[in-house]
Amino acid sequence: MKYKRIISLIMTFVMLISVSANAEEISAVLRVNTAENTTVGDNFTVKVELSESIIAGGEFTLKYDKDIVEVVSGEASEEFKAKGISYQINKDYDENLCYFTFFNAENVRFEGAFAEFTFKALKEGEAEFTINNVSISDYDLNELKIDVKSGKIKIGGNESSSESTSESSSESTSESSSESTSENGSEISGGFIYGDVNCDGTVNVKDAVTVMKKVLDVTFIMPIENKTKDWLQYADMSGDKILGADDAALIFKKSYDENEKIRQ
Ligand SMILES: [Ca+2]
Repeated sequence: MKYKRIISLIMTFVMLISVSANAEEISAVLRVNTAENTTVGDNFTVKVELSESIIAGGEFTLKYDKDIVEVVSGEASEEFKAKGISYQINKDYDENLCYFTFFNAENVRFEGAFAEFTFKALKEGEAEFTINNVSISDYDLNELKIDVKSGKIKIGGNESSSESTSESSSESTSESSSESTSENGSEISGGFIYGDVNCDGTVNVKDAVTVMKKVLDVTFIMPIENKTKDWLQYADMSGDKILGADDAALIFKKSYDENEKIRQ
């Protein structure tokens, strides 16, 4: 027990050092970009754009006001698709959320829109779009420090008003709304969740990135390796007893399949 604690202390220390060493490189801005005005009945585009960053995996949600707008469609942008990165978009109509998740097996330098959502203006008023639950990291699991900027659009009757809208900045509060754990159907065995290799109680894109890091660097120790010698069974999603890129991809798939359960 003591031994494990010392190991985890050392691990934490090593991680802190590596994070602080890269601290100045990992800041970015994630912003909602939309027109200033639109008219009731019209469709308009809402883009979520990232400033130039090195990324490998991540997720965020876009929240809207369903009393005055409704989501029509959501699609990754052409520039994002051109990078060949795996992604998934889910919509939760009850919670007024659009989820965007992506994963890539290596670092990618990216700047521009992740996704473009089409909304329809239902009523006059001001619609705000906020980004929450942001977590984006590079392949070394360095989390980007992200300044999140929400966006607004003014919805007018017949003639669009000339009043300009201002962007408001909001903290990227990760109100980890409901972590999908056992109750959401994750398989648990021996106290561990299949796919949860960073042992934070949920299976998401961070686990996919963690597995990919291990695949490319065998000296990297995943958190689950410190907890059980049977760690491979929880990481080997394809069941071939070898940890590979396919397992990272399957964990990514599992993460959005689980998200799908709580959606529409
Ligand atoms: Ca996890």
